[in-house]
Amino acid sequence: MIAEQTSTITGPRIFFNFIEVPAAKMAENGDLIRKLKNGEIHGFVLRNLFSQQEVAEMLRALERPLEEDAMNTPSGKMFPTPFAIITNDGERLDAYYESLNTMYKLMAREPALQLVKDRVNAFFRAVAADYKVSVPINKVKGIPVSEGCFRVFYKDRGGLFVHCGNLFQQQSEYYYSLLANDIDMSDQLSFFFNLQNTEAGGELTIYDMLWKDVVAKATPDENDSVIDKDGNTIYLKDVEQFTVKPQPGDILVFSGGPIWHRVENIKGDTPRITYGGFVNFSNDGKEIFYWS
Ligand SMILES: O=C(O)CCC(=O)C(=O)O
Repeated sequence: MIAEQTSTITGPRIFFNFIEVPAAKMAENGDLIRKLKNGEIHGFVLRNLFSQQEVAEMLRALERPLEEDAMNTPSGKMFPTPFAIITNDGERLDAYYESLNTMYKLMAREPALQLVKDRVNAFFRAVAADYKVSVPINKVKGIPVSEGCFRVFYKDRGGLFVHCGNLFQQQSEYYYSLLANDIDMSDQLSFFFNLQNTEAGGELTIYDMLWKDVVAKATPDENDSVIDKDGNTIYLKDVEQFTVKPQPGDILVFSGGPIWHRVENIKGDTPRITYGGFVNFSNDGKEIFYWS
């Protein structure tokens, strides 16, 4: 099914079924995650999960931690530290948890930040109404992993290079091997809640390319081309694409595991800020898990 353009989903042809749903209709849309799982839809933007005032309070509460506690990345900052820092030999697992503890302590002091965690959890319980919703447990530590991560992207640092979640999973094999729950890791979903847009750029570009056909990049920093399963180089400029640009307060969930995508270079002085992570299903199909 081909979707319509909306105010946040734009392009000459919306070749995957991405839809927009107002937060006021969240309770009547308890089957959105099931529809993503069975391929009826490929993504949805839930508009205004947070009010503009709530977002403004979150941004204020984040100012100091983003200065003092966040990890620098080539394109910006992340807080808490993402699982990608844990090596396949298990190094830096402690650093991941130290950063997560810092965030939880902050949340305990800052209701605006606690609201991010609580509302995202309530959101998943609402749109995945017939699943049990939890956060995976790390086997070594015996405690849950992170539920989400704030991501900041600064001007002219390239955004987030072309990727799909299935590629990231391949690169973080050890982290995934430590999840204690019985999760079917294939074709994870991505989610992010937008706190702040930049003046120009920062859109999420969705490519008409799936992991079953396109399986690699020449280097992790490659951002113009990908490699298909027969070893051919495919240039992104030649691939059909559309853009998704959730507004502050909106949350997007999409099939970011199999669908190749990227965050466009930030062109304005205001950094782009999101809070996001990944979602997948239990092997018995009764639960969903989300993490970062
Ligand atoms: O804007 C973001 O937070 C990045 C989203 C993304 O590319 C992903 O979840 O794979």
